[in-house]
Amino acid sequence: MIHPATPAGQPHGDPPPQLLPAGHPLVAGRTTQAPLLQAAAGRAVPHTPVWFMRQAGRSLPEYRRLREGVAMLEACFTPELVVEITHQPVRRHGVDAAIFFSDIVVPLRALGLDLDIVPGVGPVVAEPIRDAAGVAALRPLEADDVAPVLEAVTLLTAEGGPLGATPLIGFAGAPFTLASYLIEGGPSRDHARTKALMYGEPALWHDLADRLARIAGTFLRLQLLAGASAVQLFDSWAGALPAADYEALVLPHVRTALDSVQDLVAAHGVPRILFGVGTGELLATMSSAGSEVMGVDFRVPLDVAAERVRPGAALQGNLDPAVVMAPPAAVSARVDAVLAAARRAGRGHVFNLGHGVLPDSDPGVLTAIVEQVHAAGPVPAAPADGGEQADPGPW
Ligand code: 1CP
Repeated sequence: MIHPATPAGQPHGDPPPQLLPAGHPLVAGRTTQAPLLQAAAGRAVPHTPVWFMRQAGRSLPEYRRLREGVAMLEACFTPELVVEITHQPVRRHGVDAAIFFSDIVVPLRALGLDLDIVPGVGPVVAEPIRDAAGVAALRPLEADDVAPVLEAVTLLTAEGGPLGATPLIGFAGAPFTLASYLIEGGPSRDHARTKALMYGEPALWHDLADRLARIAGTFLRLQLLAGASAVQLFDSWAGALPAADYEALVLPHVRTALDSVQDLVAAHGVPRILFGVGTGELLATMSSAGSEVMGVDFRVPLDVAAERVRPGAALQGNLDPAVVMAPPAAVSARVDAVLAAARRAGRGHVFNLGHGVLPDSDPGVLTAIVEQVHAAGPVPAAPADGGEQADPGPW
């Protein structure tokens, strides 16, 4: 594991009190009081923080204009575009967090893999990884590999930068989800080849998943060091697995990825969010990986999710993205229902959709959702049994 922030000569096992660099938003204090970070820790907030997965993207006309004639991966490695696209939804909607504009396959592309993001399809890998030689060729990620990406993080989050007091969420793809793209060669409905490798060649699977976990962990760490205040690990396709298989074959690697930034969590209160789709049956297992926040998809009400996730974990979610297409009164009622379920859950709550914004969503509806969530007002600290770090706070 690479620890780029560890000063030369720092004795091993003796962590410095400050791991993030001077000027980082969490060191300078720009984002420490942000509702996202407070809610993630189960503390009282003046309003429920809200952001949307895929808030930067095709639902925004200003995004579509900027992307004209620019391929997705080209955009991801062009710092000026990344800065502007990441900032667009913050400017427009007034959301409580920015999600870094990138893709889960960006670190793999940075490692030299021949892959592309094909419009209307998603990530496509020219030479899928299916044998020991393919796995052995997957080397660790280093800061230099993703220099333009980190430059964008720095530009966004620097003192006087566009994000100001709004925290930036860095992210990475979790090992199973990344492995699925690499093994299948592209998006897959049933993940059949991935499962065949997991079940048929467990040693090779663990080798691949461990390498991907370290790549993901390093990428999360690098984004934090460059200026992100929180991270999300996207295990989007984890819901394809039974809980026992997730626990035996995936969970250890999710832990590896999350553990890569454990010291930053302890020293600076960085929240780690773990998210997957269709994970109702997996919430307890996934939550045992130790993330501060558990992402919940739209199929499980938040108060039901609270009975499954580990004590002290906050919840993120979970309006069905399809609801955004419904008439305003229906949207508003469903937003209220999510907020009510969160109150019953008694956990810290970060409002989000249960999965990404659908491309045809009306951005005006998203702005209205932000306004409604904010207008719902203060939220007290999570009760002690639901929020181990809860304190009464000023509200
Ligand atoms: O606001 C944001 O969230 C934008 C940043 C972002 C993120 C967090 C993008 C931009 N991609 C992602 C993560 C990502 N990419 C995930 C995890 C989130 C999720 O579950 O949706 C996954 C699974 C991918 C893979 C991917 N990339 C897909 C899905 C394909 C499949 O298997 O069904 C697709 C369509 C992409 C392309 C992509 N990524 C992002 C954008 C804006 C786009 C569309 C690019 C284009 O239209 O040119």
